[in-house]
Amino acid sequence: MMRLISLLSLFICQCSIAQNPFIKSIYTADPSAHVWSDGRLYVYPSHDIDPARGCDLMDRYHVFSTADMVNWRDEGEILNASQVSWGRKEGGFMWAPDCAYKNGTYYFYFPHPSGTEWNKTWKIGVATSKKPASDFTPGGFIEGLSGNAMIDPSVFIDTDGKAYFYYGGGSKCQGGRLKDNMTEIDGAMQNMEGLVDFHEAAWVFKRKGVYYLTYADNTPGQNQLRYATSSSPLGPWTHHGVFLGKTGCDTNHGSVVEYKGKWYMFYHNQSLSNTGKGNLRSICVDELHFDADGSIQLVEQTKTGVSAIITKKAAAPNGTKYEAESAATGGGTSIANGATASGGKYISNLKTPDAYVEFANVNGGKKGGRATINIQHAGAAYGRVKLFVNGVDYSLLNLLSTGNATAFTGRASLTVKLNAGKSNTIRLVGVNSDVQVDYVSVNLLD
Ligand code: FUB
Repeated sequence: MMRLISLLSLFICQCSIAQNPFIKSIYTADPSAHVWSDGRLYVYPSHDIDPARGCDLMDRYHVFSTADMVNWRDEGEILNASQVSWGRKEGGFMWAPDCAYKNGTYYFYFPHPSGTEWNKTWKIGVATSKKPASDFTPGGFIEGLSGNAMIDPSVFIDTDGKAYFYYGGGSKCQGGRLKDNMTEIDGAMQNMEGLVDFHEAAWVFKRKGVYYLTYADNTPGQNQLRYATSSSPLGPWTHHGVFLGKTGCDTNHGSVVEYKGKWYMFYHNQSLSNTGKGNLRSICVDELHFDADGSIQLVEQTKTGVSAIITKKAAAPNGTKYEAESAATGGGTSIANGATASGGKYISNLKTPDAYVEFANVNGGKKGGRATINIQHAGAAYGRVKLFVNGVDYSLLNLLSTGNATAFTGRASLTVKLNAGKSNTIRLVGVNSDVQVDYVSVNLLD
């Protein structure tokens, strides 16, 4: 009996750890985490576009959510630079965002330049939706803010319902009250006094009546996160020092949130891409602990991530499977036999940029809408594929090594839009890496 219990707990343990980074299929950074009234935790990050080119290719946002801190759902793309009418014509530069909820509406705040001279023309745009992670409509920007290097909006709603807006860059951090419409500043923005070595990434939360402001500093090469506290949401602030050290990445950006009785630290590092410069970052989460006097302990950055919160909800269904044998191939790609593949067949040689596999007649359901595409794959090394759905380029997906060319334990996922009915096509194109695909499955979200 004891042996059975310990085997069972080992099994639960192995299946209930998130692993950092917790989003692996695409590169993400600057995670802003919130818990909304549906009981899920949502992360609004920015999206580093592969191949790396500094931070200027970042042209869209995806949202991710979880109910247990381990199983994450890609909610899909919620905004693209091409939708921002006042944005710079060259696009890109969709940097660290945040989201807030008030009176039935979700407000998504994003920094984006309005001109070619990007660092002098920053605006803080606002998009709105009745849902937390879809159907956002871009509107205008918050009037009266400085365009010069002022980025990284964040919004804190106090326990009395009053909303506060923060942003900053270079060495300046400012905060102010938001009007009830959540899109205008009430009065003047003011400098956040008392911060030491402020660089960017302001984030405010409240615990036991104390306001905390966290931010990235200017530590050369690898910024660190510091924090300060106050008895008021607009300061003045008392600086306490570093609570998240170097992450191996030149930028640092994080958010702190309480969920189901634990405090969590969301941040990014570069451990997945392993690139020095160039910004292919990935979001991570670890537990955050406080001392009895309210001080934040130095966050332990782990590879194992956080444990699952046990929920009663059933696991997400596996979705509709589209097997290798039903696909069309070209450019040297072929259907091979393999005992480890589902149905005994898999797609091999998806290597070069002219190699492809296409799944036709993919069912988008009666209404169409958001659908998660899962690619079940194998590869001895870290590979990538380009995903096209109905001809739309959804960019590169990371197919992590499974340790062996025919160990089909890998799964890369991305949420895309499908049309109603069975007229959809999913096409995977090679990216100079050796990946094998067992099958593709589709989960309809809407
Ligand atoms: O991701 C683009 C920029 O890098 C963010 O706005 C900054 O906070 C830094 O993480």
